[in-house]
Amino acid sequence: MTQRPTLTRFLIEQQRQENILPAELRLLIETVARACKTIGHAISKGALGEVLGSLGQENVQGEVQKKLDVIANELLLDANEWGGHLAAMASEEMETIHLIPNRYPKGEYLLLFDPIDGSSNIDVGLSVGTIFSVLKAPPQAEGREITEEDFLQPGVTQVAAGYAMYGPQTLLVLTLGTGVYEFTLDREVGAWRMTDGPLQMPQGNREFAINMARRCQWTPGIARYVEERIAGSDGPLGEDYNMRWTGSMVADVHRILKRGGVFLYPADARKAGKARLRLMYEANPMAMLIEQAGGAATDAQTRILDLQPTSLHQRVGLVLGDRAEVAAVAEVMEPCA
Ligand code: P6P
Repeated sequence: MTQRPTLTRFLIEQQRQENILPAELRLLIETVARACKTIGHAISKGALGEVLGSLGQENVQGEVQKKLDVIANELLLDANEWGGHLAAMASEEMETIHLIPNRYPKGEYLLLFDPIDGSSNIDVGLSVGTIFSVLKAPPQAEGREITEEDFLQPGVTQVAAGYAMYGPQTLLVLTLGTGVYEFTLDREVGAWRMTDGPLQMPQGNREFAINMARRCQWTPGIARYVEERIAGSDGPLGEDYNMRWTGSMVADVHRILKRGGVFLYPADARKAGKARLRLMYEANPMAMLIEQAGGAATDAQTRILDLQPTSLHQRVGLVLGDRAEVAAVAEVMEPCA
């Protein structure tokens, strides 16, 4: 039986066939994938590995830091610092960007990541993930130190995006701009083996994901969108819907990539600029993956990948998945004529 291709073989063939994959970018993806294996191993130990629980301190987001948030962040920094493929890194867990130490060569890529997304689920044994986004350092950065402004590029400029999901299987889902591919960690040999792809997310699945406890934050339009779906076949849509909410965007997005549906985390309508999810290392990479798989991603009205970032940790509303459902949200957001 022919072996499923490994991540390394896939990347080498992408480099050869698509000529889209410079050696440095291939090295970057393989380095991140290797770090995710180590993160997944730490998570799988759970209480046995003394890695659960909180550190009794908050991160730059004002969220309580879990031990694994810091462990995963350090693993990604240590794995990527010395390879010579990066100009700098940025993380949900670090207030400022992380420059490559002068003792190491520098490359042309910028790596952004949320080391553990959904970390509130870690201590209760639910799926969590690592989300990453790759940009190129802008030409004007040549010969000078990278600044935060160099990271503030619209999501459409990403050269790669992906996530690892630490759940029943350890998965890596990746796009280089030529389709979405899923790899499953073969623990017997420690290799990432391709298990799906190029992925096209099913359209028309009537399943929505939203945190209903945030009802007070919704615009009347969003409230109507959700209520029409809860009304089901007796309501104006005449169709029954299902609902899922995992509290871990990686798990929700993976379900949507595999079986369709829509995910909503709208901005808080009560206060301009107040939202839950981060643009640079959550919404942008997930939007690239979803669009590459045939879906859509907006802030409820505007395409996520077209948004011009204004700060590294800025937050944004997010609606992604089924094209018709994302369009329906944009319609209810239209100001009343
Ligand atoms: P809530 C996890 O903290 C996260 O950033 C996403 O992974 C997830 O979709 C969302 O927040 C959950 O937010 O308000 O439901 O806890």
